[in-house]
Amino acid sequence: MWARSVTPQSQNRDSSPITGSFDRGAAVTVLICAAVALAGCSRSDTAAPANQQASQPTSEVKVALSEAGCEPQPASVPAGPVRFMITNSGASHVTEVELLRDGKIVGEKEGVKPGSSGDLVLRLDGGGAYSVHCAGGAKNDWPLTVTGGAGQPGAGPANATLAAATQGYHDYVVAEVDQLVTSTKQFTDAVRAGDMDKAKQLYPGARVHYESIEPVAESFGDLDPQIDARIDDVDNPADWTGFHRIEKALWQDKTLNGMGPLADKLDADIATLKSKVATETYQPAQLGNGAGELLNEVSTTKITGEEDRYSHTDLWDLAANVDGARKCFELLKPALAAKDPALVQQLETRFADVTDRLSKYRQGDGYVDYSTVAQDQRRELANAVNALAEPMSHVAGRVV
Ligand SMILES: [Cu+2]
Repeated sequence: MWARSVTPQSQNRDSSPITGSFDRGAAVTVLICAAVALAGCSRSDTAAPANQQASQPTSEVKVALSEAGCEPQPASVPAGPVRFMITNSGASHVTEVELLRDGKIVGEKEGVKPGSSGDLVLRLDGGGAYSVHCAGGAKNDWPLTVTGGAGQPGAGPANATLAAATQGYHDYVVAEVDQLVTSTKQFTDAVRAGDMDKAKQLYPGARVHYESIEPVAESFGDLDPQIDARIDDVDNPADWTGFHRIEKALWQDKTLNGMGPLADKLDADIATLKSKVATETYQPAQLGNGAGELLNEVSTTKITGEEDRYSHTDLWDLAANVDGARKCFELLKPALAAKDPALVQQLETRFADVTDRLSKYRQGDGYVDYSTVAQDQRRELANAVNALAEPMSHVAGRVV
């Protein structure tokens, strides 16, 4: 996935220096298709009648990032949809905020630079003590209380159309990870056999089934950095594992010596991921937030070529990220169409634009070497992805 920032102050974090565990499921509504009539699970179900029952007022919490920290106002909200309105009036060290419960990330907003603002919309149905966390300020953790909770009037799953979307997304992730197991095994077999050429050839295609599910990579907890961290994400290079460690061996070190155990570990981590996603559930806002944040990351960070800096296979990843974000959109579309058809239209247009631009770089069954893509071409791509990320950032607020 993209590089994650550190949240060192939270307790209950495990020892990994590069990420905290991330479990939205602990705090948010679990939407399961089985709970509704089978007919209601059909994706082609039109959303109009179902949506009207979803209206529950969205609470608003202002979070002003400052050198002092990130105090939420008010510090208590009823369970249900919550819009965090995050502003930064000039705190250069405090640019992101996370909502934590029991040390786990429930939602986050990154890249809120001085002078900018952003919203994070979530459904908080598990009442109790939360913490608004921001690294870099004088005080990093601010309490937020959610009153009421699951089982309270109005706190239930929004509607059948959205339940179908989250169930569909669960199925999609499971299917992608199944393919990831196979594609990675072919790659790691080549690594174990010391076959550099074959491993290089298989590397980008093995990864696409991971990049496609990156909108929810933070729900994978520590598996995400273990599978996909860059060298700058780890404190100690000796602890660095995953695809990019082997990528460096292949393209920069030009030797697979010592890579056998790393190939084994990559297979093992992906096997663990497979069992994790089998039971993972998602909430509609999480798909919107995750896709929006991922597209932001693509347009600001990944566009520089940092992800596949040794192999320059970045365009495979970017295309898979866009495909994964599109999947989130497609699944939410029936519900969105009932609430905001103009937003649907805008997203259709912008997705088509990005896909069209990416297709110009196709070569064989993949993409051209990213080092051959000039700065102004990269800037054009970044602008198109950024223009897509903007409407995507409004999706969560429509489906919460
Ligand atoms: Cu990645």
